[in-house]
Amino acid sequence: MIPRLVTIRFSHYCEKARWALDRARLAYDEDAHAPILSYPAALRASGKRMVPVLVTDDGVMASSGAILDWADRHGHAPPLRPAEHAHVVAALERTFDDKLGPATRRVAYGHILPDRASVTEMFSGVGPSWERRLGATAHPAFAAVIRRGLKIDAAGVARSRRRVDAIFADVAARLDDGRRYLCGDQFTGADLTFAALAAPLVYPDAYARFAVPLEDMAPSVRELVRSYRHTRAGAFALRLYAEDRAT
Ligand SMILES: N[C@@H](CCC(=O)N[C@@H](CS)C(=O)NCC(=O)O)C(=O)O
Repeated sequence: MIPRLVTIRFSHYCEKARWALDRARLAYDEDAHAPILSYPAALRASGKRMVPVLVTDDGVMASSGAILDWADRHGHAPPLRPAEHAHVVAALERTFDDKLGPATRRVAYGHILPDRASVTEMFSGVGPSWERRLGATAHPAFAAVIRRGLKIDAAGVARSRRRVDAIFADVAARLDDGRRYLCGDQFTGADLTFAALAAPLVYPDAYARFAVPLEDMAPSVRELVRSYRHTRAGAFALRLYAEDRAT
């Protein structure tokens, strides 16, 4: 059976999983949804609401990290967690997964949710036709659920921006000695995780194809992206996308 990847199409954690599978040249079918409308498929696949979920012949991988492991075990690319860097890669991935991902998500939503046209597109542009129809009418209610659930308010967005800026500064500092990747000369899961979870703020083309096009976003979103693209870590994420995101 071809593995099935259940996603919220523009979710950066789902993009992380997709990148690992694409890089390992592993075939899969994507079962893509909008936020919240993803719950039934996620629950059926794993018993939980969270995506990404990869359903395979040898089990259900119910997090992006488990999917990276699976891609390393079954794929056809150099390992994302090479033994010689295992501890550093694991520590960096943990920081990005636990701190960067929630922060970039809150900052991005904080700028996107006030823009009705983007929200309509976000909820009605993906999934089977019944989900698109529901998304087209119920998107204000869905946006309100996201705001409440993820605490998207001015104070939360400001706090998350500080967190993103601190992690971007740490990433820039690691690159100070001229190394090519976060752990040296070799692309690892730390690089992949950083770039994917930074993607909503730097909007590389290879990520934008799964999201609302940047040119259709509100000016405040375009300005946010422009400012992060100009940081050292933002430029690094864009370079990783340009050079290492095989499709
Ligand atoms: N640690 C998880 C995080 C995944 C995650 O936060 N997924 C979000 C979408 S970005 C989700 O499915 N949220 C739905 C919910 O929690 O109800 C992973 O790495 O897979």
